Amino acid sequence: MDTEKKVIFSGIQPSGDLTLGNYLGAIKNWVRLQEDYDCYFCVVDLHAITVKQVPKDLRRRTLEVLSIYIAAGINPEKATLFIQSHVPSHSEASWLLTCNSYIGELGRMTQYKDKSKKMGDSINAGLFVYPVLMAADILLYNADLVPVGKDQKQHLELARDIAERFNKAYSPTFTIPEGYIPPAGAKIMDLQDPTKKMSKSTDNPNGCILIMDSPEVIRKKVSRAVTDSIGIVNYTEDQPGVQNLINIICAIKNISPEEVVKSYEGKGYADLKKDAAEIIIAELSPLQEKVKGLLDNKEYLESIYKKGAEKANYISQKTLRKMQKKIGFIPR
Ligand code: ATP
Ligand code: LTN
Repeated sequence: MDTEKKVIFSGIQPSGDLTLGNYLGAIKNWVRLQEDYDCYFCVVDLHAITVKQVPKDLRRRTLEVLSIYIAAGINPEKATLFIQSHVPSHSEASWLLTCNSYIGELGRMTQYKDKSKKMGDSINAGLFVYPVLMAADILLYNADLVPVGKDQKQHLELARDIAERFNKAYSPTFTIPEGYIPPAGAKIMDLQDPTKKMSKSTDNPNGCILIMDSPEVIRKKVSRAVTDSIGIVNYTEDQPGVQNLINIICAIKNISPEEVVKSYEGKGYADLKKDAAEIIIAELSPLQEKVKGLLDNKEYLESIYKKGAEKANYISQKTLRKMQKKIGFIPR
C-alpha cells in the first residue's frame, strides 16, 4: 500500500527553459527513487512569479516542465504530478508559516542575497519569503525526503527549522524532512564560468545546456566549454571546467570520476568534450521526442495534472486543517 511508503516531495520552477543541471541534479534522481516512495512532484509556478514572467511563456513552460517530468520517466500512475497554483493550501500554509519565520533567518538565505543583488532596487517581497513557501510545499505532505541539487540545501535546512519550531510551539504536526543530494550531478556548473552554477536564468546562454537543445547546439556549447591550460584529464578542484564535464558524464552513466579519468589516459580535452557531447545527446534525444509528443496531447496532460491536484488537495488540506486548528482558528 502507498500509505506505508515514505513520502518524497520535490519541485522545479517553470521560470525558464530547464537545463541539464535541473535534469541531473533533480529529475533523474526522482526517476530512480519513485519505485520506493510515495512521490509528489510539483511544477512550482507560485515560486516562478518571484521573478517577472510573461504570462504566455509561463503557461507554455508550466506544461513543458510537466511533460519533461513524464518524458524523463516519472510514472504518472504512481507519482502525483501537479501544478502548485492548483492546490490553494500551499499559499494558505505559507502565510501561517510566514508568521512563524524570522526576518533574520530569511535574510541569510544565499539565493535571496544573490538574486536581490541582481535586481537592485526593485526586489519584490516574494523573493524574500520564497523559502517559506518551499517549506509549506514540503511540510504539507509530511515529506520524509526531498531530492534536490546542492544549491537547495540551505532552504531545506530552513524548512526543517520551521517545522521543528511549529512542532514545539504547538504539538508534533510535521515530519522533519531530510534532503537527498545526489552523489554525482549535485551541482552542474556553467560551461562558460565553471565557478558558477548552471542556471536557467543565466545571462550567457552558451554556458547552459537546455534539456530541449538540439544535438548541434549541444555539440557547439560543449566544444566551447571553458577548460584550462593544464591539458591533462584529471578530476581536481584546480580544473573546474574539466571536473564539470567529468561530473556530467558520471551523473549520466552512473560511473565514478576515477573510471572516467582512467579512460582518458593519454587523451586530451578535445576527446573528452566530443564524448561528453555525444553522451548528453544520447541521454536527452529520446526524452525530447517524448516531450514533443506530450505537448501535442494537451488533453492527456490536463488529465494528469487534474488528477494530481485532486490527490494533492486532499492530502494537503488535511495538514492545513490541523495547522489551523492548532493555531486557534475556528473550524469551518
Ligand atoms: P533559477 O536559475 O531560475 O533560480 P534553477 O535553474 O536553479 O532556477 P530551480 O527550479 O530553482 O532551477 O531548481 C530545480 C531543481 O534543480 C532544484 O532541485 C535544484 O537544486 C536543481 N538544480 C538547479 N540547477 C542545478 C545545477 N546547476 N546542478 C544541479 N542541480 C541543479
Ligand atoms: N526552491 C526550489 C524549488 C522548490 C522545491 C520545493 C524543491 C519549490 N518548492 C519543494 C523541493 C521541494 C528550487 O529548486 N529553487
